[in-house]
Parts: sequence; C-alpha cells; structure tokens
Amino acid sequence: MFVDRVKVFAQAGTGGRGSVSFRREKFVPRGGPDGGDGGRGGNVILQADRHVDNLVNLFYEPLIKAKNGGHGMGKKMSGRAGLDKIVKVPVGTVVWRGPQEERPTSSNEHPTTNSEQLANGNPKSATPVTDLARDRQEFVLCRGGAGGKGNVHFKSSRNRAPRQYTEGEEGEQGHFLLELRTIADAGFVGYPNAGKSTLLRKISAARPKVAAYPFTTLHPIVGVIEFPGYQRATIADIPGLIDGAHRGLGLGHDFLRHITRCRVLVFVLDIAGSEGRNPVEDLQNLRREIDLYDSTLSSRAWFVVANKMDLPGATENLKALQERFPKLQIVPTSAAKGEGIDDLKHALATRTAQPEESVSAAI
Ligand SMILES: Nc1nc2c(ncn2[C@@H]2O[C@H](COP(=O)(O)OP(=O)(O)OP(=O)(O)O)[C@@H](O)[C@H]2O)c(=O)[nH]1
Ligand SMILES: [Mg+2]
Repeated sequence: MFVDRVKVFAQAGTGGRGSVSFRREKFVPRGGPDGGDGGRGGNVILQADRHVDNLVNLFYEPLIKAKNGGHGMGKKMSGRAGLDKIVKVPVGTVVWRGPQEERPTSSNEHPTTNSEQLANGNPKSATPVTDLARDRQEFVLCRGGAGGKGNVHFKSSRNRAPRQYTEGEEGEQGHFLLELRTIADAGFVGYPNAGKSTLLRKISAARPKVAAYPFTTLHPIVGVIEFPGYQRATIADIPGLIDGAHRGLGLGHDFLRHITRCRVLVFVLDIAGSEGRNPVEDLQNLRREIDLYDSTLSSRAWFVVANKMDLPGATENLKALQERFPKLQIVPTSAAKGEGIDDLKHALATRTAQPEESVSAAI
C-alpha cells in the first residue's frame, strides 16, 4: 500500500517526578535531604530517510508516543531520561499542525474528531510546521517535559528537612498531518495512457507498471537517470490527469502535489491522438489543469514529449503542434520502439542542470 498523507497524534513523554528522600547512614545523624530530580520525558522526533518511500507505517500506527522520564530517587540520583521516539518518514514530508483538540483517551481511538480541514490538507486551520526535504533531516515534533525537582533543592537554613518536590512537566502533544510531496528534478504530466510509465522504464531503472488501460499508475514513482559525467536527475511518474483533475476528478487531484517540487515539468502527449483526442488540445488542457491547481506551476520550466510517433497520424499532428507553438521545445519519441529516447535524456540533462532555485513546497 502507498500512503502519502496521514493524520497522527503525537505525544512526548512527561518528565519524572522529583524525589523526597533523606540521607540515612551510620554515623551521619540527620543526613539532610537527598531526593534527586526526575528525568526528562522523551521527544517525538521525525527523521527524513531516503530509504523510506511512503507513510504507510504511520497509517497503521497513528499514535506516536515517547517514553516518560523516570522519577528521581534517593542518594541524589536523577531519574533516567525517557527514550526519544524517532519516526522515519520519506524525504519530502511536509508537516502541518492541526487545531488543538481533546486528546484521545484510549490507544485504539483514532484522532479523527474535527479534523476535516486537516484531512483535506487545508492550511486554513492547520499551520505548517516543517518541511523535511533533505535526507537525515530531523525535526522535534513534540518536546518532552522537564523532570521535576527533588527535595534536595528545597533545603535552606530555615528548612533543613524539606518535604517539597515538583512534578515533572507534561510533554508536548498535538495532532499533525503529514503529507508527502515527492522530490524529483522533473515530473511527467500527461493524460492516462500517454506512455509516461513506458518512457520512465526506457530512461531509468525504475519499473513502473505499463498497461493499455487508463490509470495504470496509481501512485508516484521516481526513477533516477544517469547521464554521462556522473550527472544524474530524478524523474517522477505521476498518475494520469484528466480534465477537471484540479477539482479532484480522476486520480489527478491527489497527486498533483507531487509535482509541486519538480523544477521541470515534462508534458507527455499521445501525439497520434490514438484515443480520439487532439494533442494540441491535450496540451492546452493539461496546462490549464496545473494552472488551476496551483498557478505557480504554470511558470515552471517545461517542455513537451510527443510520444507514440510510431502510430499513424503522428507526423501530421506533430507538425500542427509545432506550428501552433513555434517556440516550444518538443521531443518526438516512440517509447514502444525505443526511438527518441536519447533525445529525451539529453533534453532532461540540459533542462535539469540549469541552476534554478530549488523549489520548496509552497507551504
Ligand atoms: N504504439 C505505441 N504505444 C505506446 C507507446 N508508448 C506507450 N504505449 C502504450 O500505451 C499504453 C499506456 O502506456 P503507459 O506507459 O502505461 O501509459 P501511462 O501514461 O503511464 O498511463 P497511466 O499510468 O494510466 O497514466 C501501453 O499499452 C503502452 O504499451 C508508443 O510510443 N507507441
Ligand atoms: Mg503510468
């Protein structure tokens, strides 16, 4: 299963209580207070890890808890610190904090109440917290509570046998939404069956499923292309878009966010119009869909792959497309026959090598 959005409830550990104790030792009458401090509670830490590719672990375990700190003890011994809970998440995870809610009472109760906004990733009530865009990047989601003070801290000339101590502080807690926005240099955008996955298989070692029915690809797949001279680029194949994708039609809406970080958008067209559509209109519709979804996407660097050049009608359609958009970079390919693949690699190498600002998620 591929999970790219998940709600969780996280709770850091409570600090341990301070101890009330008095020194008792032979030949040391009235040894005085010696109650140690409580240990701090464990933190809940998110860690980006490039070996993790989705959020499925958290889907099954949406309650993340770190350990409490140990209580203080006699002989001025501090309680042990609570263990941190380190949760590995994929690189590219964006975290939002939900509105304050009642904390769930039992462990099998899922944090669902009043989280519609969160579930929709709607930032209106949810506030952005962090963007884990680099491998090994860590973020303390909830900080553990400090340990309480033992009675040794309360002695004074007037109170030599204090019985005061303090409780440990509660750890931070909250509801969060974690959302994966795939990090890739370029992303394939196109109608279902345009041949995006077939192309990715040709240019990289990734093995997305290819089939003659729409919506074969159900979640983003990232392939790595190696260019001569140790240069490399990552390309994301996302599920096909259809008209109305920005409104949530087809699978598009849920997956468009995965291209929000791509520096270069590659529009893959079925140039032969083999499913009865017109490639010029396809391109215009695709451009419109991404613009309606996020207007910053339409100002990204982009070019077109005219795929299925082996089919009848392709050459005429390619000519029409070139006449309609004379300045546009168009790479003709036939993924099925393996033609134009080197040109596509070359186009990707040059376009992704351009030193553009890396695009962070628009949070
Ligand atoms: N004739 C021909 N067929 C192709 C070409 N490229 C892909 N196909 C076929 O088109 C069909 C769809 O290919 P996919 O690579 O799965 O298309 P996709 O764009 O990934 O589709 P979704 O994952 O559904 O969005 C498959 O049957 C491919 O064999 C091509 O260049 N020429
Ligand atoms: Mg596909």
